[in-house]
Amino acid sequence: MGNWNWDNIRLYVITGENYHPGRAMLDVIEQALQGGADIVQLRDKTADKDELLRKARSLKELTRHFGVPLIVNDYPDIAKLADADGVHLGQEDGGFAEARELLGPDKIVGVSTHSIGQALAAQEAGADYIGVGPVYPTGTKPGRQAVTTAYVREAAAGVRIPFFAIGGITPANAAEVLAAGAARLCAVSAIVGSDNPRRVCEAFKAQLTAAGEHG
Ligand code: TZP
Ligand code: MG
Repeated sequence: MGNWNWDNIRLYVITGENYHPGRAMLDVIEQALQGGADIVQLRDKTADKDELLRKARSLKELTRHFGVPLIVNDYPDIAKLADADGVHLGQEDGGFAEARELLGPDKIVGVSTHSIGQALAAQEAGADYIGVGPVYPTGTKPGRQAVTTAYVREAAAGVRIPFFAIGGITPANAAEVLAAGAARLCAVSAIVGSDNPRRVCEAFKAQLTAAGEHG
């Protein structure tokens, strides 16, 4: 878990290289951080492990500068080698106990969930946060059935650890997700696929702040 204050971690940006051809991933993420992204995940399904480690190390330098955590998707070993702040595991990845063992109690372990049963199991296992989604259909995870805001409502009512709504979330539909009880949002394409990641993050943060004040 470490010394992170989850109250201040509300906007989660995930890398997605195919959304910004020709633009350097580090530049895109730096703009997202300038716009207020509070946590970053390196998610790259095509890079080999050497390349992933290089990317993780350079992202770690950037996120350290901004004082936000860096999470590596899928690979606890890369997270450890890069001195990242944690790892994110999907349901199909398994290996939660091994990841916790390798990284220790001070690192963040996050888990994707698609149902309240999976959420409660991840919470019980000691996850630091969970993803709740995909709320809407998304080309970033094609073929995965959307869980709709119904699952966001269930998570808001039943989950104690921080959860991030994810999947097809944009500044245009964020209000609906926040109204369903989410206090945290996560996006790939809406942020890194934008011409102006900074402005999109600012728009998300304004909505998160407004929801926090009225919620
Ligand atoms: N897990 C559930 S939905 C999703 C992941 C990684 C993709 C979210 O991407 P986008 O582009 O924000 O819909
Ligand atoms: Mg995975």
